[in-house]
Amino acid sequence: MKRLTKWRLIPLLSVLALVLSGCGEPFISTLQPAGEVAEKQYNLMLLSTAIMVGVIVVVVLIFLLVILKFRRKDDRIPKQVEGNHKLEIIWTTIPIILLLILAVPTVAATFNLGDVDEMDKKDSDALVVNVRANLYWWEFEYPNEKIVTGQELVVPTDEKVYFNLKASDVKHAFWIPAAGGKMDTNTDNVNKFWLEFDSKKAEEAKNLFYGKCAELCGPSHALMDFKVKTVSRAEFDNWVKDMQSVTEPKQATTASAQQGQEIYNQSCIGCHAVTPANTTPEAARLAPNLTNFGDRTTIAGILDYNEENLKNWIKNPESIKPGNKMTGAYGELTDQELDALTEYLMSLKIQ
Ligand code: HEC
Ligand SMILES: [Cu+2]
Repeated sequence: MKRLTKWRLIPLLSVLALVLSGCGEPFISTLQPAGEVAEKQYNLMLLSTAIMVGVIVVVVLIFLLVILKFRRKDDRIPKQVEGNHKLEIIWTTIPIILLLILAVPTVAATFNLGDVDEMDKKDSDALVVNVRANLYWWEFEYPNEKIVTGQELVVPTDEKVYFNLKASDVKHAFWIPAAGGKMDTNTDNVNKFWLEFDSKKAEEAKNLFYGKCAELCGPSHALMDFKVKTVSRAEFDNWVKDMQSVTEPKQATTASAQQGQEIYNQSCIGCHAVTPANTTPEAARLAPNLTNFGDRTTIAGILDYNEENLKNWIKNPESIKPGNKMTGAYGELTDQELDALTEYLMSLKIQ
């Protein structure tokens, strides 16, 4: 029976190996750092792993040496030794040295990665993004550019992007695994950090990184994903200009989309906005901003972007993200109304 229990570990380990084999994608892997922050953290991981493996190897070697060489061979009692100054000094200093090797770069990196002085300077031209986490969606506000977007963060490559992180309801955590470690978003304080996206690495990831909520927040926590679109500085400036130019809701051009817009104005406008102004108070921003919904790569952060998924989402958001805050907000819509809404929403492009 005992032997059987031992063998049971093998399928478990192979499943684990299978799961881990999914960790190698450049758009989500911590092990394929995509920028300065991730790189530094990755190097610290390598350093500490190397030290730990080194310690294990040395200890195992000494252990083997001892049990082989000093095995009891007869009944004689070996020479009794009590204390050895030299040995004691050696095994005290080595760990101290190892800890120092670990501590110096770690503390240096901690201060460097937490250095957000630049964003608080007056007249600084650093790019700042205010991230607001909500059950189960993300809002990204660019305070200096005076625009707001939802679910998809757009950032320029090869420069520091500074983040102010907070939550509107419960604790969440903001995590772009390929770009750096996670940080909590809280309701009662603002956490700050910066990330950088390397243009070459971004290209390998097809300029689309995956982001996640990394703090258990409710039944749809695992579905609280977002995407990060990386673009060059020039493209970013264009994107900002295009967003800023939408000061009035975009008018539908076809009859069907017009009907969709009317339904939108009746049933959806209470929560969703189609202009990106950050002048609306936060408390009134109850749902993802849809100004550039037509440019999204996903619907609600998790579904592939297509008409069918969009209709399914509007028809029954609860079946897709249990406990989300759109459920039950309006009555049932006919298929024809859904067609019209879908056409209207998908026409909301800025590029
Ligand atoms: C009570 C507020 C509320 C109302 C009213 C509402 N929604 Fe939503 N909507 C939300 C919230 C909250 C989310 C984010 C859900 C999530 O991802 O957890 C959302 C998400 C969405 C999304 C996905 C957005 C994205 O960026 O991927 C679409 C599309 C959408 N709603 C369309 C509609 C339409 C169409 C209507 C009107 C028929 C509507 N909503 C009415 C609150 C609302
Ligand atoms: Cu969460």
